[in-house]
Amino acid sequence: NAMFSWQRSAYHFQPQKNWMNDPDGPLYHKGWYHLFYQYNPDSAIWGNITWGHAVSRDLIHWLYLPLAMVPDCWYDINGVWTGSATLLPDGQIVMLYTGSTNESAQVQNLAYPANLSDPLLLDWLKYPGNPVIVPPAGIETDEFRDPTTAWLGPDGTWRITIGSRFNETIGISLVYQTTNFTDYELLDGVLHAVPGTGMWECVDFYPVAINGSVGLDTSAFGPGIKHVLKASLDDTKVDHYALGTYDPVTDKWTPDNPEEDVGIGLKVDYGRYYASKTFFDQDKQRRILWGWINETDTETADLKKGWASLQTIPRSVLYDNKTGTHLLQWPVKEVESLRLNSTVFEEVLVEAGSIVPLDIGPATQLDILAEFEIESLESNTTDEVSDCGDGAIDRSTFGPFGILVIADDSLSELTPVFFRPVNTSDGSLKTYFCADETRSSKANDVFKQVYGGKVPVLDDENYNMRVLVDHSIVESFAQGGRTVISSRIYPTEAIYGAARLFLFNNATGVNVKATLKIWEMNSAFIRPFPFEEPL
Ligand code: DQQ
Repeated sequence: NAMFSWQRSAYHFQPQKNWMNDPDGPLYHKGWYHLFYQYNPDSAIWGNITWGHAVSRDLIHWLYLPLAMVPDCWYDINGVWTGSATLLPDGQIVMLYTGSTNESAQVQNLAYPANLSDPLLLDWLKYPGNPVIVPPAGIETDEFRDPTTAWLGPDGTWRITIGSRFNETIGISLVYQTTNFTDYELLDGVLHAVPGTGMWECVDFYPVAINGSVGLDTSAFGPGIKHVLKASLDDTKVDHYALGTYDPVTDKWTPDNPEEDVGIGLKVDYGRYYASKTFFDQDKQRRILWGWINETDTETADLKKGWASLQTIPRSVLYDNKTGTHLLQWPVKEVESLRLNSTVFEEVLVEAGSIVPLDIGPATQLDILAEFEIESLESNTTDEVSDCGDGAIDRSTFGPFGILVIADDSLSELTPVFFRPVNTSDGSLKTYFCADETRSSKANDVFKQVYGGKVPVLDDENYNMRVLVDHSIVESFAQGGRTVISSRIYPTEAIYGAARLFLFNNATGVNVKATLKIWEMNSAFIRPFPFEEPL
């Protein structure tokens, strides 16, 4: 559909056509990364949910495979919903997923590959004894879904956790114990509960090393480890996480900071992002995070263009031991294989209230590293704009400053990605990292918002950002990935050769100096697997 072709991305995973939502059961097997995803094979809007399937050698170039699972049993006839993979020590692969039954109850089902020696894992068998878990007493039958990857407890039995809600508004995650993945016992109490957060979808639960640069297997525990608990809040469609401590004997998790608990504190991504899921890449010893970028145009527009949604570039996840309060998310290093020619700009002066074009030619596919230095931060005034405000036009003493991506020459369309350091009344400085979509498109039937959140900037650090630009997707990482924003934008003018890149500084009180390295990015191939014979 040429009419909307500029809205497709060049190196983000998206289906060839039709609707996609959550990433499901990511895993690495015999040289291939597998991504499954919620997929409607018939339409560009949600419904008739199956598991789409794609494989990659490097998490960047993808080959579409035939559907892995379709709704063909009473226990998943209303949808093969979200689930997770567990790799067992003997090489078996266990897939647990939610089925929406013929009565629209949510039950948990078991599936496994028909042939483990097939690197493509083309055929999936549903366990004949499904469902393996039905909603327990006291839980609404349609608020019980998305089983996690299992972890092995010190007692030698496996556990999984499943999100739900209690008394309408308390978000919870239940824990089940199993030895064989066919029989499960619900453990007393819950892994964790947070009042007021509503239904927890797509719970993710995993260990991170306090000191170390590698990811951990989901079953890792012991000293030097914290556990991340993530929930996707159905009420607000936001992915929230918190760092805390897991007690494998009582199966309870406690947040480090109750004021930043799951659902009321940190967001995985402050932009258009949902239903994320991690997996441990046993080949490269890293934990990789996937997330779904939803559309913000209308369903009518999606039907017209014939497809909807993308996945983020997979990100590696580590604990940030410099702050002790955040995770660090960073695009997997394989994305750097798409880097083509680069341009460096050193200490470009951007005066208060000015815009500086960066002469790099077409700017639709970029990987940008930018560092900003502020001239002086002394001021005894308290800033009136104390967060992302009304976006890049909202001026304050020290910000906003940053870059304008997917902008045309006349700046009729632009998406500012920026920092806003603010003086607070207690005399401390806080920094917000923001992406402003309000002028990203001349189209008026798309949802445009100012996104962002706080980002810790330590005393010995400059302000730094990495921004991946891909036509209609902008993924922005501040301070090494402490705060991340995914933007879904619909430019109409700033497309193909007309897209430009600028620096801007809309602070009233400071000049900034910017140093950048910018790569043009190649396209990735994302296409059907070249089977020799028709399947
Ligand atoms: N999407 C799936 C559910 C999950 C929701 C259905 C989250 O399993 O809770 O497509 O986006």
